[in-house]
Amino acid sequence: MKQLSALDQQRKAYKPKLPPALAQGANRVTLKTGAATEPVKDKKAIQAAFPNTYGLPLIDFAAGGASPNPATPLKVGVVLSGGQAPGGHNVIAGIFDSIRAIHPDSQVFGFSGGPGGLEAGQYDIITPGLMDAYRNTGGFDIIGSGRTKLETPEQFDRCIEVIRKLGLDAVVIIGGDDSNTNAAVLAEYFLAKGLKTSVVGVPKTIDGDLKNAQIPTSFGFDTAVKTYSELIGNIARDARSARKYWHFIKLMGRSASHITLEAGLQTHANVTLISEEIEAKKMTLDQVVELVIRPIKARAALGKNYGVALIPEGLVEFIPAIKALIAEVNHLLAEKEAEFGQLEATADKIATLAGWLNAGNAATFKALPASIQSQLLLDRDPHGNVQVSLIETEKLLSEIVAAKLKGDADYKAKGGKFSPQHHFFGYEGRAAAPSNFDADYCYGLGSVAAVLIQAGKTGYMASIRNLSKGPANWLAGGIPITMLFNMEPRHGKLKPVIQKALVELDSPAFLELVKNRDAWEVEDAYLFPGPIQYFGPAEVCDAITKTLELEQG
Ligand code: FBP
Repeated sequence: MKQLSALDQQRKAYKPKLPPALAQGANRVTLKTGAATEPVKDKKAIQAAFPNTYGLPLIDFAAGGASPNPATPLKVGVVLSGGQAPGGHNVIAGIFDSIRAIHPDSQVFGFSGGPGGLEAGQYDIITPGLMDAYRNTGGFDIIGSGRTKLETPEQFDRCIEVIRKLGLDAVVIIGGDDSNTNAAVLAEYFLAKGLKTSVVGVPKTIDGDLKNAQIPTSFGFDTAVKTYSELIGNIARDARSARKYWHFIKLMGRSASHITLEAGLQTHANVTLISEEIEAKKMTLDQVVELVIRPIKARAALGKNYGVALIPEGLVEFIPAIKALIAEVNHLLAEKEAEFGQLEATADKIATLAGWLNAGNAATFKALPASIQSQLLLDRDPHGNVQVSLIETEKLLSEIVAAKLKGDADYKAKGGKFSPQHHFFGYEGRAAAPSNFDADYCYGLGSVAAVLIQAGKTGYMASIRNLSKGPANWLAGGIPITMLFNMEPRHGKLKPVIQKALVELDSPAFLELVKNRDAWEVEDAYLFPGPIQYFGPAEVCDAITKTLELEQG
């Protein structure tokens, strides 16, 4: 028999808390329909693209009501899409338990390896035993995840074939902004083709950039950032003990800096760079380096040749000159794919690309260290984005810092010594065992999705609000996905997509960082959050993120 760790054994027994609207069971919920909705921008273009699902109303749930159990069992397909986020298994558990409460013979079909599994008709039927083995665990390994983008009518038609064959009442897409964009497109396509199968989305991503008034946070952010903050706290303690290293820590978050901001607030690191601020201030790479050198010198003057700097993964794409360079590189690599593909040696690729770039971008490219030049050439993801997790921004910054400090007589005279260590925290947190918050939130989101399915709703995303007030006060419902849309360029064309929620520079969380960062730069004001606790006092085990606390009060 498969062995379980002591924690996994205890967590199997954890019963996630549900929002009050769902407490009487998924078949005892009343749906209250609110006002019609509008997208965030570009109303006309989005209405034209979504004639069947544009403007759907908000839905709020209330406890009670006697929805009759359906005569036939429900059949629901689930897809885990994109990067892992703690709590995904509990979303499936919420769907599983709720549809079986609605009809005991209902079934969940777990499509393997992400959206590609739906297209290829590869699935596992989730049995009670399989489900129990994964309750309250991290990762997406129950069925696996993937990043295949469903975007062509041919792909949609293959999905329809699979859905018809299995007789699915609904497909739940558990994913980030791109995957939920796809969910809305699928919902619209199905309606246009006369298919009754619902498509419901669930907001997932550790990056925290799928949020709005109705979605206070995406699931997984809480656990991932608590995991990174534990490690950062440990490193700060080590730095303060050894007194000889500056730690450059890159943190995941493909575009938005929510993770870095939250980790900065949880640990009071000496430097917390926020990409959105750097872009808004149109900073050059040299100016960004200055943000790190200033505290290094100030601390050296106090005899502290150590510290911790947090760097968001997406930083390079927010430095305007590098952003322009990446955009041209993306374009050139797509346009001259065949020609470029024939080059073998990295040095040839770098030289050839430098020759193709316009003068401004060529100058930026040539000023970068060779290691970063070659990382900019690595394969793009399926959405055509540069894979920022592969770019060693932490090393780029520390190399430039070291070069500048080498010639700084004043720094040396004050006893300055610079010895960097580099870290990248990303995968360490994406599959961590979900915190109580994520375990509850995800189970609740799965249950909400099941209620929306039973009510025949399509093109909706499951939503739980009022998250800072504890599960006993959580509010549940559904939000039309088109309400999150705007038009953005994709592969040279304007497309309707969910607007990414970046860090806002007037947000309470960012302002809290600004209020404190001068002090945190020079003082050793470190906090040591320690590991996520699952058992014990509520103020430790059920703590929410600082971002949520500051945003929601
Ligand atoms: P999602 O947007 O799919 O949730 O994934 C986010 C993320 O974890 C980013 O933080 C990171 O840049 C990226 O995935 C890494 O992708 P991969 O798993 O393909 O290496």
